[in-house]
Amino acid sequence: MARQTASRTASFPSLRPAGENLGAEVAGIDLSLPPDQQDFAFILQALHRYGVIFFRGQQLTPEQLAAFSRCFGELDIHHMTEHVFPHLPQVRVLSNVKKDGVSIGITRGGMHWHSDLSYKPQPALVTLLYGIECPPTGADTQFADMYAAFAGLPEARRRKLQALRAVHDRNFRYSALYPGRPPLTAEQVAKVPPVEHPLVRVHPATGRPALFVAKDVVSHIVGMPEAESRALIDELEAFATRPDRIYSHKWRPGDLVVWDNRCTLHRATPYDPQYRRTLYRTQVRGEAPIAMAS
Ligand SMILES: O=C(O)CCC(=O)C(=O)O
Ligand SMILES: [Fe+2]
Repeated sequence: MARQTASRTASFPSLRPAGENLGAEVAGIDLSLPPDQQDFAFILQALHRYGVIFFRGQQLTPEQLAAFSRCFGELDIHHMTEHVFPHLPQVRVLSNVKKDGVSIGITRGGMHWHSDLSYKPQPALVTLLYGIECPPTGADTQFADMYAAFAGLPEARRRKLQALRAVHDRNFRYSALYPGRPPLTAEQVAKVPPVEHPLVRVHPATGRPALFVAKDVVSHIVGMPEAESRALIDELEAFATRPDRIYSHKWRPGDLVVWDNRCTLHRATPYDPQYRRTLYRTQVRGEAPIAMAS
């Protein structure tokens, strides 16, 4: 407790936006102890305002990462159960590092634009990623602002889109996205059957509508002819991920990035495999996406 008081009085949290609307650094908070109510309110407000927030220079054990993550809600245990800490399966390792020829973590995941677990009935709410080893160049995690994407469309278009529903399917392009991995087993596929979500979802905390689409995960728009559906999905993702709507996080060890899957897409980017990259990851259980009132 003494330490908490000391670190809390030493500095007040502050915000350094990375751009106008997407991405902001929260400075002045040591996350090794769960934040007090006031600091957490500041953090949550920043997340709701900027969609992606990050903290630099943190020193967290997997337990401390899990403890902070729990402030946002109940933690998920990922349905792919490899590469978790055996005593703490809520924390997963992403890494290209091999020990005795075996990867210590998930390698090269998420290189397509996506919202975590969008292919589940209750997709992930918030994801936390904590950098342990980071290449000096490359390997950014990129984020797209899905509020801005929706708001950027003409009014008549928005009205049409908000009535549509999209099918998210984990298995849709799995083998194309992960050529190095064996195809999902029948059992794995059965765990994640295709699911229908509104194409435009309302964020319950901000009340703002966001596009909810990703071309490699959404197989089709319900009730729309195949070619038209594919063209629409591809067009919307391209529109949403235009460079001016992207925040690219350049990792340093000790960075903790928190993103809100309800209003952003993200993807991992390539890097030179001579560099080591290791991150710890947690995921907060979400809610069923909410459609706009028609
Ligand atoms: O490795 C990254 O930069 C991001 C990976 C990803 O998509 C995730 O952790 O959800
Ligand atoms: Fe992801």
